[in-house]
Amino acid sequence: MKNDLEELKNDFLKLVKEVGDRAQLEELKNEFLGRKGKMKGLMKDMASLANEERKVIGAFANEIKESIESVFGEHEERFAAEEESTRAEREWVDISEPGRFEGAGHLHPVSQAIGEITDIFARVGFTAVRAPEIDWDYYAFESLNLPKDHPARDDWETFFVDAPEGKKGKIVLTPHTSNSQVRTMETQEPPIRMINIGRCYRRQIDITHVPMFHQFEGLMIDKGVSVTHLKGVLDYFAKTYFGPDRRTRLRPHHFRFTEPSFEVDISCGACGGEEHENCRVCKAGWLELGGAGMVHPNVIKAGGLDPDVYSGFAFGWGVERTLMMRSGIKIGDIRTLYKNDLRFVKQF
Ligand code: FA5
Repeated sequence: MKNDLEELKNDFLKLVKEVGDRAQLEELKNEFLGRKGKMKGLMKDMASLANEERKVIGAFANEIKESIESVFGEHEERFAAEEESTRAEREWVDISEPGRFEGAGHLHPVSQAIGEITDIFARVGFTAVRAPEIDWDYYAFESLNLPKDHPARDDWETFFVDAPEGKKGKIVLTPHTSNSQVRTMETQEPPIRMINIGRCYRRQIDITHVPMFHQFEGLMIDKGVSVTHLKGVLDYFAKTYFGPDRRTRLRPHHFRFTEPSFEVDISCGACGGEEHENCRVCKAGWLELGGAGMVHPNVIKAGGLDPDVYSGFAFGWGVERTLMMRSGIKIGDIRTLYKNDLRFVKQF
């Protein structure tokens, strides 16, 4: 049996020299020392030996096993060292080489416009507020002098949420940012100067409408606020955002939550408002920006304030439309803004 063990060791020593990599080495070890390996096979025969002899052979078998293991260990170290040196060569990095610039993105043009508009109003003391984009019917309509079932509500083509009604009515995706008017009056003391820029939703889609768009809502409430203040703020915004030669005008209009109400126009940037006969951008030298007016007494009351003491103005315009009216920007279809086409977005 001793001879068998010697032979086993010699076989291993011979074969281990032919091994080419770590996997083969592992395989060879298994073949000799594994659970079903050659050594185990020999050990089974030991059971038939007498006690004394079994002890001697057992000790010898252990020696053989240890020497096989130590040779195995040497080879394993050799392979590990070889692998390490090829890996170091393969993964070598020249840390002195200049870095490669991975093109950075930038804000979407609508987000850029939101940032600019917020800054422009901040400079004249309008603080940014946020109102919910999913809100109670009460804040979106009822508190704005638009009672339930009033036909004027149809203009807002609203998405209603299929949820139980609460004390403040149904839940709606806000069709305009005017829900911030009463919400702000409820939480702030006059004088109030706020600007709320948020997402709005309407069941509309064509070249001038998208179902999700942004509005910015301005509200000023104080003692003695008049249309002159409104006109001054609108002119300031138009000149700062569009350019010093642009003018605004107020046209009479009707909103239930402002009285008087106006549609705000800005002089056309393409023809300067003068040679509009052939202008393809404007109607008679003017472009429509959005709505505005003096806050209706009922709305001031809904905000918990006394309309005999306080007055104010409000305006609400579309961010996308405002952006599209900037000189030098030609976006024929509002939907282009939301197509996620990098060729378009990268131009801003
Ligand atoms: C309103 O929403 C009023 N809340 C504005 C207001 C506020 C008036 C405060 C008085 C006082 P209107 O429905 O006209 O008004 O919308 C205002 C602007 O939102 C429009 O001029 C347009 O620029 C933009 N807008 C409306 N619907 C869409 C749409 N589907 N897609 C893109 N922009 C839109």
